[in-house]
Amino acid sequence: MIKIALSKGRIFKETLPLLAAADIQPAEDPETSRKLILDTNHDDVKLVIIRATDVPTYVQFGAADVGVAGKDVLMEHGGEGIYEPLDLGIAKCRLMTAGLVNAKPVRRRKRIATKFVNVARTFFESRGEQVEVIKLYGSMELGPIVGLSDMIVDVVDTGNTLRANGLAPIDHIADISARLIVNKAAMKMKHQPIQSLIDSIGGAIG
Ligand code: PRT
Ligand code: MG
Repeated sequence: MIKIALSKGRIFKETLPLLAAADIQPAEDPETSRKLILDTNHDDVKLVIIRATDVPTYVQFGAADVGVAGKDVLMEHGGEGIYEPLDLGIAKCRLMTAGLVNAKPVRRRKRIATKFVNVARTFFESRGEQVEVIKLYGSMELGPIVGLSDMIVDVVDTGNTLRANGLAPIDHIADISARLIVNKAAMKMKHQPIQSLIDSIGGAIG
């Protein structure tokens, strides 16, 4: 049995053609089904549908053998117990810091609101800057507007969301794309089916 962890939305949509190249077709559409485990056209392949941020955790602990996760989510997780054999080149964006367009300089320690607390700490530490990191679970853009934080760390694609909220990108932290990830023990124990999945998907990457 091979369990593949995927999140709904853009990751699922963009992974479907890659799975099809490995002759894997889900039996149901996760956007309409309430099932958390989807059957496929193979009895021994199941799709586990979870939140994007939970994908590395499921794969780390072997609750899923394989998964697809954004590099942003992997950087924040740390990658323990996980191999990252393929850059899928999908769900591309950038991890950025951002702040109000006309922000006044602050004389105290800067406050950074983000769901990427580890990434934010590492980034500002690498610049020798002491900051206070505030964990949020969404709508980071609000932070600077309501005075919760001076800056945010978030993923940016077109930049429209930042602009619509009077924010502008400041520092580029990393280019992001989704990666195929594999549980380290499963890579040994289920080597043949997992390697052939990696080969088929690898051959289909644009
Ligand atoms: O939505 P949910 O809270 O369930 O989880 P999630 O946001 O972690 O998942 P999802 O499906 O939204 O994103 C999954 C992965 O897609 C992320 O981990 C990224 O690797 C990648 N990705 C690519 C993005 C974007 N592009 C993106 N634009 N993830 C989020 N966004 C957000 C962005 O932060 C902004 O709020 O989409 C909004 C629109 O972006 P702009 O810049 O085009 O306005
Ligand atoms: Mg989202």
